[in-house]
Amino acid sequence: YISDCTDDSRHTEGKHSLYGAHNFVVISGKTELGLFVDTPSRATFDVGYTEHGVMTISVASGAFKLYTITPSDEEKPAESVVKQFRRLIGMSYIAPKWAFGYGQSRWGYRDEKDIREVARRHRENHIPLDAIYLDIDYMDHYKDFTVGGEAFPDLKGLACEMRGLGIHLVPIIDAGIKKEEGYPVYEEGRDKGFFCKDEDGEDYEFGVWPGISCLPDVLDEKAAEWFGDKYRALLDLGIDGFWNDMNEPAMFYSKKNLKRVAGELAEMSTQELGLEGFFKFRELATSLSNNEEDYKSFYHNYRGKRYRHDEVHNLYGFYMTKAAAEGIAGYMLEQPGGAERYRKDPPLLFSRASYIGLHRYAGIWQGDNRSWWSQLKLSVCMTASLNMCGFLYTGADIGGFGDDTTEDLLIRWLSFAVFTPLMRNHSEKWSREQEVYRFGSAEIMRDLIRLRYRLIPWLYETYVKACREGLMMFKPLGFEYPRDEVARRTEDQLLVGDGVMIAPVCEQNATGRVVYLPEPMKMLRIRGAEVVSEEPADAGHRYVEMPLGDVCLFVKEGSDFRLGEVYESVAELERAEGMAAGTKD
Ligand code: MIG
Repeated sequence: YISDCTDDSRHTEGKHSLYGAHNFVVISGKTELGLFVDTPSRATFDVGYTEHGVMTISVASGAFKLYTITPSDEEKPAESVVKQFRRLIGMSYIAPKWAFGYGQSRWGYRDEKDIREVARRHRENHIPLDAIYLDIDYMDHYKDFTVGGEAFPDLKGLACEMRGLGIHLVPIIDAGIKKEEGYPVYEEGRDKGFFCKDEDGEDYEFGVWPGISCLPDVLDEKAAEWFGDKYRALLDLGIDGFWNDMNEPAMFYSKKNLKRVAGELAEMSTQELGLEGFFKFRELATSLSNNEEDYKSFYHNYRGKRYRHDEVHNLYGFYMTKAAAEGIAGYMLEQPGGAERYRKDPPLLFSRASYIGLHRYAGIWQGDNRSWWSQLKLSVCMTASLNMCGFLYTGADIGGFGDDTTEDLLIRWLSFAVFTPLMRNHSEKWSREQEVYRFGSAEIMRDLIRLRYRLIPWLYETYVKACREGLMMFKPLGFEYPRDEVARRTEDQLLVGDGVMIAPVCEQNATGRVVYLPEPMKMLRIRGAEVVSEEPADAGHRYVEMPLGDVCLFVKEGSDFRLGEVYESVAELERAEGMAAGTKD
């Protein structure tokens, strides 16, 4: 595993790096130990790859701190290591309750009309919905903190109209700032010297969505404050949620490399290409993006000292999101109700790239995945491992971001995602549209989303408790039953909070699955958002039928698990809770 924040949407098994850099491992076996390698650039974890049974960690920059954590509780060593680590890295950001509602997103909603249609079709079909995400098309030519002219003539009005329907709009913010005369964000950044610099101290320019762009140097305190304050423009329009993208940082190309590669390709095009030549030709074009040499060509200013980007690469997303969180907090504290309102109803913020510690400021989503069954399974495992690092507000793009989803995959994905804090259906432009109302089995999907709303009171309570007390909301079985060899090896079942076990189906055409129970539990079968059966289940393996749409839950004795009512938005749920509290008084 190479810890190196990377924008790569094909997470095949052969890949070594993903969007986040979380250098924390728990070793459990003959010895029980936690290791945290705090280093700002690349770290490589060779886990029995070169030599079976030997783990080697190497860091690229040479600058690192190694923390070793030994368990303080022999009963649950892994969990105790995680608890200590979490104490070390600080408390997790707490997302607002509405962010536990269902979210619909797609890279491809072009204008206000598209957004209104998404809202209307959910409400008409009584599919609960709390958020619609705005992808880059809401901006004017992909320029951060602008709103696109004709397509989005009145974002403030739209946000207000949506709020009337109980729906929050959540716009995306990208790392790169378009280089364009007359675009105030660019001009300010340039004039104040807030962009990353090249070797000669000139603003470093690279290509990304908006064309040639500059990178805000968020490692620099003043630049970070400036960038964070820019979120005000959208907060002023009634926006209360953001997702930070492309902050690995992702770069399509550098000017220098583009020229060189274009030249080489042109030259090769006149030659007869053999095997090597052809592969080189193909490789050249893809080598333009997120290129290692480019990452060595620009500089940051951190506390008055110059750092070459590759030396601090893994910190970029962290500092961008910290800047955003602090800018947003500053804004909120100035509003009527100030600190109290901010604590009660903080804006939603999550990022793509991350480093240990980002969890104090925001959540993360699991990046560009694909409509593959293996990626559903991956998300199950990843959700637990992210919890080890304090990333409690997380979730994957439901249905898969890239490639065409299938109805059964979407149903199974929703069946798992009813439990993840971020429950967002998101897909890319070129893929099949995957809003649930487009499918023949929309009703099954709607009922899963309804189930989600019935789960929210318990889920949110479990989540907030885990944030405050530094617990894992999702735990691998081995953390709870460390002496049970089968439990230790079970990766596709998770414990949620205190005393609930889930066992998602992650395989196409399966009509059920084998579930392992480390101890006797009560099995609840939920269908159509209702509990249809409840029966005691013994410890050990059993095959459980799970037709599409059925969610089976395993509840331990004494668990605080409960189901609430169905609502179509969290605002509705909170009104009902408020009324219930009022009656009690
Ligand atoms: O290069 O904004 O991960 O969620 O839809 C792609 C367009 C840029 C990557 C994000 C994805 C988003 C997409 N973005």
